[in-house]
Amino acid sequence: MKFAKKWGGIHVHPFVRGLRRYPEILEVKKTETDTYTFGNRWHTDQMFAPRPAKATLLYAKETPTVGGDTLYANMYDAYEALSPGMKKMLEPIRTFNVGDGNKRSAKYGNRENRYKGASAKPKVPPKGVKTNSQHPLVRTHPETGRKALYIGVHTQELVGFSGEEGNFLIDMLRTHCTKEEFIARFNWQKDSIAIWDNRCLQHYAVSDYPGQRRRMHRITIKGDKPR
Ligand SMILES: O=C(O)CCC(=O)C(=O)O
Ligand SMILES: [Fe+2]
Repeated sequence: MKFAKKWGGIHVHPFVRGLRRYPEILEVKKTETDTYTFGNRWHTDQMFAPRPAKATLLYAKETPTVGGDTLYANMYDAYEALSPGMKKMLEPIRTFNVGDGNKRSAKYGNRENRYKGASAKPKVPPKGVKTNSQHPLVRTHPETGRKALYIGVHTQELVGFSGEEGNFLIDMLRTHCTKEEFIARFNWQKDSIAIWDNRCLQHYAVSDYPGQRRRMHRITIKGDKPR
């Protein structure tokens, strides 16, 4: 927690419960019998929030003997690889992004199922916590000034486009963003720490260690409104 605070204020997840003694720390745990893998979709953390976490810090407490890597896709590279025509078209677009208990529940199963087997237990979002937000599809990183594609599993619609058009573009961009060329793979050892920048990456927890345990401690750092 001391190390995490060097990067900014700690962002507490609006509806995933943290550890009893340290509510700022969320435990991402998969046991030998669990089948659900937390984070097993390309996403950027808490994109449904008006001010999504800028960074996520993960600390490996228990790792499987093989597997359980995390993949990272570079959204600067994904943006820069687009043609000038596509960049121009995407530039003004805004996305509509939703958290749990919204549309995704219909598509991906209900909340209880989604968190089953993870010690990351859902809690009801406190009153006044917004769980859907519009963001720019192309965002400018506030520190580097570079442009990055900003899209993830939370992205449901493109504002001002029909569902059909939005789905077409979202699917195209999802495929584009996760090309091998943009991906790095982190192989965890016990006591590894990774910290990543949610403003220019998507990440994906690989679910390839059935019957084994994996347990991580996670802290997220407060971020700004994407621009
Ligand atoms: O467990 C992992 O490798 C990553 C899970 C995840 O998406 C997260 O902690 O934000
Ligand atoms: Fe994540």
